[in-house]
Amino acid sequence: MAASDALPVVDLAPFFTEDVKGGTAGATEAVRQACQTHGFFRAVNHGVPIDLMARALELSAAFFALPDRRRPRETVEECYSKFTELGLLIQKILNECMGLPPGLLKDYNDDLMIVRRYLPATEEESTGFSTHEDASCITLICQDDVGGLEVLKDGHWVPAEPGGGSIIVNIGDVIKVLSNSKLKSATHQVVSKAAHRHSLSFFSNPHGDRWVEPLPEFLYKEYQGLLVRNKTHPPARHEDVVNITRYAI
Ligand SMILES: O=C(O)CCC(=O)C(=O)O
Repeated sequence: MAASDALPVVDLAPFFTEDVKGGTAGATEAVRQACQTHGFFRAVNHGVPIDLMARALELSAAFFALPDRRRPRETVEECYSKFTELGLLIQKILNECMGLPPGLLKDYNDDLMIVRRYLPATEEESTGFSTHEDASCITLICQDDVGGLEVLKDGHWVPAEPGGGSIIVNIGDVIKVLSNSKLKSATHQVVSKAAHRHSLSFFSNPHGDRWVEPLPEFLYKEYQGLLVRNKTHPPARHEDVVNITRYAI
């Protein structure tokens, strides 16, 4: 793995302190770059208490170990509410780093959190979660120390290792489509390790049925030219009319 492939780290501290030196602008730019190159980044100083995440993961392990699976509700709900706050912050940052009108992404937060336990690898089976992209706007992942989450970057699997209370953030298909593929929805997977693994995945999704297409801000001049041509030289066949749902870059 080349050093440039490793997951970029973004320090969100400026969003929680007085922004005396334009720190939020620097962090916003770091998010934009990470989402363009990797579709993933590791958020540190993210405002979600590290001991809260550790307790939630411990309780998740205890929950899965219980024969009757009683829910450790309170901690998980507290974690959910902190992730909701962080999700809103990341969406605000993305909104800004994509140069969109303020608040455009604020309705894209129909949230869902999944608590998972992965079984240890066996000789026959080491796939914890097979390769996929997320259908969400963004996903936040909090994991224990076992590891195994990997991100596909330029044909190589880059480990998204746990560490230092960081939270892994990734772009989902909704933001990829809205940004006309300027931001990546990266393929990822979980490879099973020797131990049980626990993680919390928090997804921000659009609410209900919603038409998702590239925002005008991300359309190429070329596409706009095609739209003009539709009008000045309308194609004879309806299926030859170029429209945004068929245009991919
Ligand atoms: O458990 C994890 O670390 C990641 C799970 C995942 O890829 C997902 O929920 O989409």
